[in-house]
Amino acid sequence: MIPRLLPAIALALAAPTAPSLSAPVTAQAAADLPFDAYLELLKARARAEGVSEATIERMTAGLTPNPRVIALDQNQPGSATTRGYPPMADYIRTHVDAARIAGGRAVYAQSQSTLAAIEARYGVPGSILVAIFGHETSYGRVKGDFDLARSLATLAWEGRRRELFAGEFVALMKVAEKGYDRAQLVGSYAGAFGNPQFLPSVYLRLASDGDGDGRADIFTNRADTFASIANYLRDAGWRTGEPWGVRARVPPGFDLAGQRSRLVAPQCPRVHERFSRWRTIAEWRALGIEPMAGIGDDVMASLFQPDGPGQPAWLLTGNFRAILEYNCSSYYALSVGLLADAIRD
Ligand SMILES: [Ca+2]
Repeated sequence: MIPRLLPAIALALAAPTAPSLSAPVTAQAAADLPFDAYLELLKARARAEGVSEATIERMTAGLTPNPRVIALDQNQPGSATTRGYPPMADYIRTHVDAARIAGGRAVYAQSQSTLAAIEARYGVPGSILVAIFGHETSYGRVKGDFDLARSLATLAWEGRRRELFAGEFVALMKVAEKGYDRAQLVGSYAGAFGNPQFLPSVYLRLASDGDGDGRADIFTNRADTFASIANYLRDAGWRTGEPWGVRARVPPGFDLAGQRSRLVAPQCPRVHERFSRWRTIAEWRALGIEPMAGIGDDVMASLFQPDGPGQPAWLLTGNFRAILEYNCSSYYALSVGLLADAIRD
């Protein structure tokens, strides 16, 4: 997988899951069960939510816990206790490099008509879709080969985030019910799969058919991949015609700390606390902040100067927040935006 600062779990946290029809597998009840016994609880829950016995059997035959998945899960950075942030410039240099830009331009050129049709339907620029495709899986080259049923059952059984992964396990059974083989249902150790690295619940909610054959094949089909990413971003509130953000000139001595937001974000607050309060572009101009590309005066934006005074700054719109819903990391979202600009220009 592509190294990232935050786990793909942000997706699941952003996506409400359907309420369970069966009695919830509580942490207490499942805490000390052997894997096989716990798996029976998961299977019962899938059954209660309407998954067929045939699907449950073919997806769980011979299933054992995966120690590598547990090791990877326990190595997640989690919530850091330090207040420091790694430099943005280093991240941009390694994630928006010449090879990734060239790869993105090639995909963009190959898929021009498909991307234009999807942009017309969903209102999200093709360059943004290609940039996310590039960040998630290096344009489809690195999708992960963990057996998803094994990974999700292991993570639910391990219990650190039991309810999340038990729900994703049942969602995976529902994806399989649509006719996907277990051998095809492989992905990251944490359960994300396909070109856009969707979790099963996200697939069920937002995967889209881009080429009109009736299936949302995010494994190999590019039109379906782009339509699914576009649908995700539209659902996250993408506004057609607005940029994700623009570079901004900040006058020397500007009191950025004085523009701090007093709101605490309900999700990933440590990411959001780095952005200023919202103002219109006209208000920012009045404070001496100069956008370095075209953007409407009435667009709302927050100011972000990740590496401090004298370093690059950006005015970020609500569309940047939509990218953050895909993966709540300012490093990820900024490099997606910059890669999209480099692909398009
Ligand atoms: Ca399709």
